Amino acid sequence: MVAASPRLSRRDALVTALAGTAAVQAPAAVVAARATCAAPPRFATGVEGQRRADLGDGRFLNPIVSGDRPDPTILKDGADYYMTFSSFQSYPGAILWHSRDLVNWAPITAALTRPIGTVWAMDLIKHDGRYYLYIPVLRDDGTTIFVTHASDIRGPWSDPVDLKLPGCIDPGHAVGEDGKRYLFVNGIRRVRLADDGLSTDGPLEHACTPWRYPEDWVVEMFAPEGPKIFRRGDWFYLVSAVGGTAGPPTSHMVVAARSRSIHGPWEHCPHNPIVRTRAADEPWWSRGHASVVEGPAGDWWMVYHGYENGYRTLGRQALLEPIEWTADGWFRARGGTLSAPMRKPRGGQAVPAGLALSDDFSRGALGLRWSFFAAGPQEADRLRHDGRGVVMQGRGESLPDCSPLTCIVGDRHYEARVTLDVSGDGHAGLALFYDQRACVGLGFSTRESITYGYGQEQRWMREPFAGGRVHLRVTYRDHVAHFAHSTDGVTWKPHPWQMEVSGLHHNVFGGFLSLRIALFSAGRGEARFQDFVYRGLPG
Ligand code: 6LW
Repeated sequence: MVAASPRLSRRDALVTALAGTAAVQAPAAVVAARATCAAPPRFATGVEGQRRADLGDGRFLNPIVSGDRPDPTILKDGADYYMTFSSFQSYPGAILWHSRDLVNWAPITAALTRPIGTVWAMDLIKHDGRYYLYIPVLRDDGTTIFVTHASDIRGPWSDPVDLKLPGCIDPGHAVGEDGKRYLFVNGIRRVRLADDGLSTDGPLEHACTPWRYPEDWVVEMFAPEGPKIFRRGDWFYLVSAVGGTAGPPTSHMVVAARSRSIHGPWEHCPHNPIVRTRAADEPWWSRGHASVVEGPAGDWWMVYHGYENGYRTLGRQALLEPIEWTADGWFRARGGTLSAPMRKPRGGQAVPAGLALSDDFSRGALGLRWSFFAAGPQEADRLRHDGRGVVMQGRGESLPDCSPLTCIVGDRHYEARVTLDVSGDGHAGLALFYDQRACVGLGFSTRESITYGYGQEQRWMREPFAGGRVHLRVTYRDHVAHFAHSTDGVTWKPHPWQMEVSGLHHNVFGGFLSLRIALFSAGRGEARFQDFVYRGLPG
């Protein structure tokens, strides 16, 4: 029996044990782990104690971008790489990230500021010197796909245009050998685009019959989606996802097909799935939805997403895995279960990575770190900056219906605090927010404290409050939210209810979201927030 070490799954441990005898080179992850005597790898920390992928010794440990970063779409633009992720009901959305080594990433701008619906898996491309973002959205009347474009990746981005593709999600742009532009979508289907890429130029048609896994595999559902096309040599490669993006840990998969023509016929890779979580003891669950990209030195990599074992509340995080081309023109994943550090891509240079979440709100709130949940068209008008923090007008009646300002967190354990002044006939505070049904928090009106649990106010927990400035703190450790408040920022009064919130995730509530930190202002008043301070906690 081959025992798994704390961070190496049984599968990797078995590969290690066999690697001594087998001709096949063990996956890069296993080689790296063996080189470090399989010591359980520790995350490196960067800004504010946030975990960081770059270990500083030529290796990296996934995730490359921690927190809710699903459905990564990546663009190689010379020596630069750009990537964005599904942003759902959060606006500003479609945050664009930049790297020059595939490991160190920093956010640079938001491509979407005006709500157009719930944003799902996008495709970021460059064609004839112009950048395009194809954006599937879910609306009350179904799905369609928008397109926005820019001459500079940092913007301004054009007003999104509806391509009027009902029932389509997960666009993947491709240019055929005929020079014509196509958009592949879930199914796997495709539609030809006009030469400017801003409208369709033909019918939606069948493109590729997806690869089927054995009927007895434990997955979420078939759901063929996420088609991404790239060319290498004489081949078009079509990478897509099957198995469903959540549900059981063994659901999602990365599968590949290839053709000598954009028009097919497509042949499936003989060793599909390229990537699949095979056991619940692996560190990353439901791995899938890949984009393949050439590294700075010409080697090849995949970016895709996965849920961290035991931390579904963080959402689907961005993962990087090396691939290796085989003599027969296919490719294999070389990262094992991603349980161990791997050598960074050769070449490239590290840009300052990450994003400090602490905010004195002096440079405006909305944008790279804060976004409104379920934002209305004029949501940004609720905020004003008066040089002493940010003032947020109340909305709705309570935490669930007030479109809170949220920020994505990527640490397993963290602490956040903020200073609050409430005025008028409303209440405001600090919360952990998945969606309207799944949120917890602590708020204050000018007269009393207000507690949210199980997605609603727990009225029986109201406590009198003398009014005035109040400091709020939430410490998140082992999925328990410890709230506290202080009137002087020195002496803290712990909230009597320590809330266990590990269940606030997609498998319970749907929506594909994550548990975020939220600042909220509800009712007919306003709240000034100052000095938001975040730090990741070890463990
Ligand atoms: C994404 C699609 C999916 O567009 O979820 O479950 C959507 N599959 O690939 C949102 O992440």
